[in-house]
Amino acid sequence: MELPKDLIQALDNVETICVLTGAGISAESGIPTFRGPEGYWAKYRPEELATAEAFLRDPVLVWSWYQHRRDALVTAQPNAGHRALVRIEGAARRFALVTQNVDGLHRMAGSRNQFELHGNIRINRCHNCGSEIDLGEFHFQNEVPRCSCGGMIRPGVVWFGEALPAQAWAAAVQAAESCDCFLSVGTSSLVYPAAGLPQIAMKRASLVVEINTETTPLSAAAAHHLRASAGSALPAIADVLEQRSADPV
Ligand code: BV8
Ligand code: ZN
Repeated sequence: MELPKDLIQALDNVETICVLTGAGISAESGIPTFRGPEGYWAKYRPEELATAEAFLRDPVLVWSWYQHRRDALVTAQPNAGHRALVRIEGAARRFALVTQNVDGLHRMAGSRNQFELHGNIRINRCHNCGSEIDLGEFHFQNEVPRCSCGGMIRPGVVWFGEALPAQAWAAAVQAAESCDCFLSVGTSSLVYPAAGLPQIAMKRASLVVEINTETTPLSAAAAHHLRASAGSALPAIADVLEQRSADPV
């Protein structure tokens, strides 16, 4: 993909990069997004499934949904967008990847400095005492697994109304407020507090670039809105940054 000339120019001076990703970057790995026409939420509303209330009301329904999503992950592989972010990490002086995704594909692609704001779907946690529980090759049938404390075990993700992991959130804010380039990739920019990170970056007049196949509430405020897929725009940005370090001025 051809990047706009003024963006190529602006990338020339970029040293520190913070990237926020959402479900859109995993769409090209065959994982449905949340709010697209075929998205997860199309069949349910978030409140029906991704909340502690929903889990306490109907733990079997919520577990069945997460098991269905885990099954979809078995064959999922990182795509060109994930791999380009690893190249961008190598070409930046300082880099932080903040993801809302729970699929673990960034780690699988080789991203190093990354923070999972909404947890990880492969982790199991006790809803009562909070401890992480290794369930081995657990596959949910209809029996809600129990912790030794008696509490119900749930997927280790952050539900609506739950606080984000403090350390990951603090690292995300620190990266957003200290970067000179913020890339928002494949997110509808609707879920907070993650959706507030670009605004934090803008306070420092950093270059905010949005990569999304649609427009979002961020599009008008971003310095550049690349209406493109993550799999085509991110390799183009990686090429520019690697070219730059290949022939430094
Ligand atoms: C909290 C669970 C407080 C895991 C998820 C203001 C401040 C703070 C909170 C709030 C606030 N206003 C409202 C709230 C409450 C709420 C919220 O934001 N509600 C929204 C709906 C208004 N926030 C919370 O509850 C958060 N908690 O703030 O707690 C607190 C503090 C202290 C103590 C106690 C409590 C928790 C938020 C996390 C919720 N959990 N998921 C799971 O099941 O996965 S959120 C869910 O949405 C997913 O995690 C997902 O990551 C996230 C965001 O969705 P996206 O990733 O953006 O995906 P989406 O489908 O929406 O968009 C995809 C985009 O990609 C689209 O734009 C599409 O065009 C684009 N695309 C598609 N294909 C491609 C592409 N782009 C590029 N290339 C492609 N190929
Ligand atoms: Zn417990």
